[in-house]
Amino acid sequence: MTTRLILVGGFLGAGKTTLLWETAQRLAGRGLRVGLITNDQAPELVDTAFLSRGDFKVAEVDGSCFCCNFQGLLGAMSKVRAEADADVLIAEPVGSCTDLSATIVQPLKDHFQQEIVIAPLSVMADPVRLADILDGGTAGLHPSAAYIFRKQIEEADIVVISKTDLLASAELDMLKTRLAQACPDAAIFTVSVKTGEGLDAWLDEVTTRSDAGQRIAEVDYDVYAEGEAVLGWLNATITLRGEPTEWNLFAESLLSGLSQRFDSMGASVGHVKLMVEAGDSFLMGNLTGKGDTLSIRGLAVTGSEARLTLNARVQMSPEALETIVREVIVSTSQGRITATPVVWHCLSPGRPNPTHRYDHVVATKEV
Ligand SMILES: Nc1nc2c(ncn2[C@@H]2O[C@H](COP(=O)(O)OP(=O)(O)O)[C@@H](O)[C@H]2O)c(=O)[nH]1
Ligand SMILES: [Mg+2]
Repeated sequence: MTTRLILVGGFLGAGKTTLLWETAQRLAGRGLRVGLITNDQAPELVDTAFLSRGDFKVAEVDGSCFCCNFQGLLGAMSKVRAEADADVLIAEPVGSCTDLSATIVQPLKDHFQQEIVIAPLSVMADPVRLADILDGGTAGLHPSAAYIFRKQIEEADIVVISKTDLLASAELDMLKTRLAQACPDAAIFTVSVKTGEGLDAWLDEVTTRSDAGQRIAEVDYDVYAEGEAVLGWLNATITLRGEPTEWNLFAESLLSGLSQRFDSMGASVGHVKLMVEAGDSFLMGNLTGKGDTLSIRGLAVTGSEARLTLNARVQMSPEALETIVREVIVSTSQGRITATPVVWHCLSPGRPNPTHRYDHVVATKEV
C-alpha cells in the first residue's frame, strides 16, 4: 500500500499547524485515514499537544529538524503509518528550516517511491511578512532569518499564501501577482483556515499531484545557520496552581507582558505560542510578531489548576529569553498562582547539518 506524504513548510507563525488540523478533518471527511507528524528542536511542543487533541495519530520528531534527523522522520512516518493505517501523512517541519527539497524530498523520492507518494512541497507564507519580503524588506526579522523565508519560497512547488481573511481582495490580487513574478515556476494558492477560502482547491492539488521537489534552491549554509542561531528557543511545560483564575485572562496577560518586553527591546518575535489546559478544556495563544498579532482562541475554564505549555522563538540569547519568560510568568501570577516548571528547554539552534543533501532533482517514477 502506498501512503501519500504532504509536507507543509513555511516560516514560524505562517499558519502550518492550523492548516494541518483543518486539513486532517477535511481528509477524514473524504474517508481517508490521516496521520500527522510534527517537528521541533526540542520536545514539549504546543503543536503536538494541540494536534493530539484531535482524533488523529500524531508523531513528533524532536531534538532536531527533519533534514538533520532523516532517520527520525522515517521512524515517525512508519510509526504513524502503522498506528493510523494511514492513507495520508501530513508533516510540518520546523518553521526556521529550509532546503527541504534537497534534504528531504529528493532522498525520499530516491529510496521510498514504492511506498510513499510525495505531494508537491507546499510552503505557507503569512501575507504580511510575504509582502514585505517581496518588497525587499526583512518582515521585521533578522536579515539572515529573512533569507530563510526567501529560500523557503524559492524552493516551493506550491506557495500557499495564508490568512487571506486579513487582506482586502485587491491587496491579495496584488500580492499574488508580485509572488507570481518572483516565483514564476511555483503554483500559487491562497487559503484562510478562518473562513475556509481556498482550502479545498489546495487540498485537491496536494492529494492528486505527485511531482514533488521540482527544484533545489542554492542555500548558503552560513547565512542559514546564522538565521537560526539568532533565535532564542524556549519550550517549557509549567504547572499553575493557586487561587481560582480565569485562564483566558491569564494567558492574554502573559502574552501581552511578553510582547511588551520583546517590543521594548526591539527583539523580533518569530513565534510565541502557548496552550493552557484546564481539565478537559484548553486555549491556544499566539504572537507572530509585534503586540498587534496577539491572539487567543478557545476557552479554558476558570479554576485553580492548569497546565501551561509555552514555546517561544525570539531574536535574543536563550539566557535572556529564559530570564524574561520567568519574570513575566511571576509578574502575571501576581503572587496568586504558583508556577512550577515541569520541563524546561532553552537553547539556540545548532548549525544545520543535513543527513542527506542532493544537488540534483530525482525523477518521479510513474505510479
Ligand atoms: N486570521 C487568520 N489567522 C490564522 C489563520 N491560520 C492561522 N492563523 C493564526 O496564525 C497564528 C500561527 O498559526 P500556527 O498554525 O501556529 O502557525 P505555524 O507556526 O506555521 O504552525 C495563530 O495565531 C493562528 O491562529 C487564518 O486563516 N486566518
Ligand atoms: Mg506549527
